[in-house]
Amino acid sequence: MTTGQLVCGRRALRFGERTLVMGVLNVTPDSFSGDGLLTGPGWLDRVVELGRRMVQEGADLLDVGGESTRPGADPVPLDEELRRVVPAVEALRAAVEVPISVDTTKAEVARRALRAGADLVNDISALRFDPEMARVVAEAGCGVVLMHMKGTPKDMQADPRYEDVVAEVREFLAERLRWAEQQGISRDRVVLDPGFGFGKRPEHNLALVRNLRVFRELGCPVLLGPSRKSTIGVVLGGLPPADRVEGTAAVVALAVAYGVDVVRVHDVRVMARVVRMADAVVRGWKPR
Ligand code: HH2
Repeated sequence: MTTGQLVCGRRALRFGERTLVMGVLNVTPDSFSGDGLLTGPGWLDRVVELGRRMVQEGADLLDVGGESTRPGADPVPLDEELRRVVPAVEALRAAVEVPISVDTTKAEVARRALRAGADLVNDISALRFDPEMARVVAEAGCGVVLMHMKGTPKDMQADPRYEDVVAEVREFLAERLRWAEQQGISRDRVVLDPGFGFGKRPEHNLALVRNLRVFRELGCPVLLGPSRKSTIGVVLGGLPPADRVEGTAAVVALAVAYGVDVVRVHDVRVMARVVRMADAVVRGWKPR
């Protein structure tokens, strides 16, 4: 893929001209990064305020999630996830123009979020956890992110092993893409994600970043979500999530060099600058 458009409902995202920034809005009380917004009265106002700020700071799309997927996390019941996600999407839709994605593995959450104004479904299970999900995505005409994960968030970090992590993740994504097409989801609606931090050791995650071009060969835009993740803490000698901004910036800049199309980040102001600078080096730059 060189340049092209991702079709997502009534909106479209242009790929291949520059790297896009996806801002993370976690409507949760327990996200690993400490950015969860569900922390008491006024949470909806905080979601909207942060979403607006992210767009001003350079977010090209926003990702709204109501269930933490940190290693060992328990699933959130459907009613609770709906209570978090649907009002957040509705309020953001009224506040910003950029595409909104909903980070969920539940078809009912996706369906209601799409009705409330979301444009993409970001499914970390790549349409595997809920048998209804593919139909919801196919019928809505929305965009979809298909991500690689070994196991489930509950058990994914229990001794993950690969013979060849890059080849295995590529094969998984190729199979999910074929399957999605068979379900009526055209490939111009699909984004692929090797799943940084999902059932992988640090050396696996680093190899995936180094080999992002392999995933681009599948013909869809590629997304990477390294933001504040534990691999960065481990490499830098045990830093907590709040101190992983520079490490995230390094991974983001290199992901741009290795051909990523979208980076999913918490620190939009900083990472949008990193992306713009890295894009200028990699893709070229002209004075205005
Ligand atoms: N990472 C997280 C959640 N969703 N989706 C995609 N496509 N790719 C990712 O790498 C990814 C994702 C985990 O990060 P975060 O949302 O900040 O944490 P938590 O799940 O604890 O809320």
